[in-house]
Amino acid sequence: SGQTNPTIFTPTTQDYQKVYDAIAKKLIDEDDYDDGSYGPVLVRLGWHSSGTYDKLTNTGGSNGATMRFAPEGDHGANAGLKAARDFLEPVKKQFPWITHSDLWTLGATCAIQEMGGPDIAWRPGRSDRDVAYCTPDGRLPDASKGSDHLRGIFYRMGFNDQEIVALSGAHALGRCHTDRSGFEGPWTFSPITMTNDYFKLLLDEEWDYRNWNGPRQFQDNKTKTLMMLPTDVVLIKDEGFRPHVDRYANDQEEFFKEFSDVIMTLFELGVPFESGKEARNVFKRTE
Ligand code: DDH
Repeated sequence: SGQTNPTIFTPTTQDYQKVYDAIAKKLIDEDDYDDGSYGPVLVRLGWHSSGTYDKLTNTGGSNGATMRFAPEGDHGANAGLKAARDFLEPVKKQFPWITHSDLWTLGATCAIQEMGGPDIAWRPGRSDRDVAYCTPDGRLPDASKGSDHLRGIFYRMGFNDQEIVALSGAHALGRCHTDRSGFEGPWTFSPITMTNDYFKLLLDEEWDYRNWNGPRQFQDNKTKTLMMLPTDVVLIKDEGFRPHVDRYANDQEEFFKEFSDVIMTLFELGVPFESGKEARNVFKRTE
């Protein structure tokens, strides 16, 4: 319909919805992974492909999908993300017209919605780039550091304190793996459902250093099954971050609204869209 040149296929919103549906179906079918879903690791892939953005040089960001190449794929921060890239590869084969860089952010968007998170507006327009566009190591946050480091990393992307806290709420999802980051365990009791529990637990539990041979991390005093990274605990200690933790712990709707806005922005950093904001679309979720 409306195609004048048979060799050029211009995908519509309906075509991207088909990609969304294929990812959602795979998430349901392939539940034999980690806590029962590839969802969290897909979110992490979308984040790590976008979080390399540097506003001063306008380099990095989700445009390019340069994590496909060894220098960037091998960065310590990206350990384990091959699982997410491999999960999406059959979807790329099924819809060869989509770029890897659009697919990775669409995959994260789909995972958040399918795990009960807020609607996230998304638009296409990313193109894949070659190995020369790989970003230098060290652009993603180091979990062992403090608030100066957190601000340095996220201000470089153009975010403020409120946005840092909202984005960190993604740790409601998933877990740490000793063979990936060296840290171990989940942040919440429901790691494949998006909630504001990360903030509630940060405030309500007592967090002690875990006594173990691994890197310095916190564990909850009550069940000793949950974890927090040093960078997570910074959010309740720092007076610029703390008010937002309080707000999000008290009101899941407020958290969802602000998380939705900021993750949409994250996934669009550095992308030279030809379309305007009206091209943003919210995908229909699986019932
Ligand atoms: Fe994270 N994250 N993240 N994170 N992250 C890890 C896992 C997951 C930091 C460190 C780690 C964000 C911010 C930060 C997710 C989403 C997001 C792990 C464990 C470490 C370490 C990896 C492993 O061992 O498998 C640090 C530090 C920060 C920070 O300083 C703010 C943000 C902004 C997001 C986001 O999505 C917006 C998700 C999801 C996971 C779980 C992955 C999984 O496989 O499960």
